[in-house]
Amino acid sequence: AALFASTALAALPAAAETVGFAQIGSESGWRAAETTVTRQEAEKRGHDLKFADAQQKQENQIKAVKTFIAQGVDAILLAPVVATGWDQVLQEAKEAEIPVVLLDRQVDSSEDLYLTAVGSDLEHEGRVAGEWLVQQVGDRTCNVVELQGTTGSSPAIKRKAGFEAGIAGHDNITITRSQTADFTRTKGKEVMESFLKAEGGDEICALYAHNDDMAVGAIQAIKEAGKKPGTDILVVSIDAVPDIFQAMAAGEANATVELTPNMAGPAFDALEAYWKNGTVPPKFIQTESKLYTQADDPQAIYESKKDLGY
Ligand code: GYE
Repeated sequence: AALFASTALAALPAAAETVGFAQIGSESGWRAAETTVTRQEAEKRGHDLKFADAQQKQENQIKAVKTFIAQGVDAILLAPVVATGWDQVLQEAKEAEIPVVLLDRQVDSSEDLYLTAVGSDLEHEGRVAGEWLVQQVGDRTCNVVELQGTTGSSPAIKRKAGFEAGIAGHDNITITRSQTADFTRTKGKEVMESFLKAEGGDEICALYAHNDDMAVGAIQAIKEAGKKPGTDILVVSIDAVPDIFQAMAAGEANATVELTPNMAGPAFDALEAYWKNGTVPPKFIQTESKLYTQADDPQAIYESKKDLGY
C-alpha cells in the first residue's frame, strides 16, 4: 500500500493502508453509529476500508475474515458477534501476518492471536447499572426483569455478571425473569410483552436491558400494557444512544451507561504506530463508561448526539 500511495494515490497520506472491517450487522443504533464512525475515521486518515456486514452470523464473519486474508489486506477490524469459535481464523490471519484488532466485543481465544482489543469494561457497565438501581430503590422490594444481549456474546455475559455483582447483598432486589432479546428493539418489545403477561408481570419494579435499543422496544410494550415506564417500572440500560435520551427527557427511561461508538479512532492509532515503527500496543485499550440520568439534561444530550448518524 505504501508503494501505491507514492504513485497512483499521491493525494492520500503516504501511509494509506487497506483495512477489512468484519462488522456484526446493524442490530442496534449503537452498532450503526460505530459503522459510521469507522468509515469516517478511515476516510479522514486516508485508509481504504473494505466493509462486510455479517447479519449477526458468526459464519458470515468468519467468511469475511478469510476473504480479507486472501485479499492481503494490511489489517482486519473484527467486532466478534460471540466470544467462542475464533481460534482457527485468527490463527490464519496471524500466519498471513495480518494484524487483527478486536472492536467492542471480546473473544475467548489466546491473546497472541490478535494485536489488541478496543472496548469498554463490559462488566463495569453492568455493575454501574446495578448500583444505580440499589440507590434508587433503597429498602423497597424490587423485582427486576432483564433483557439480555445476544447469547454467547461477551457483552451479554459480562453485563449480566456485572449487574448481579452490583445488586449483590441487597436481598430486596431480585431478578425474577431474564431472557435474551438479541440486542434488538423488536425483540426487546416482544420479550417485554411476554414478561408483562407472565405470572408476576404486575409486580415488575424495574427493567435492566443490556442495551438501549431493547429498552426502547420494552418501553413501548410497557406503555401498551397501560403502565408508565420510568415511574411504574424503572428503566436502566447501556449505550447512551440518542433515542434513550429522548425517552429520558420524556420521563420514560431513567438511566444509561455510555459506550462510545468511536472504537475505530483508538484502533487506527494503534495500527498506524504498529505499521510505522512496529510498536506493539497493550492487549486492551479501554474506552470510558459514564452514567447518565434524567438529571443530566437529556434533551440537550439528545440534540448533541442525534447528528452522528445513530
Ligand atoms: O452495547 C449493543 C451492540 O458489542 C458492546 O453490541 C457492543 C454491544 C452494544 O449491539 O448495542
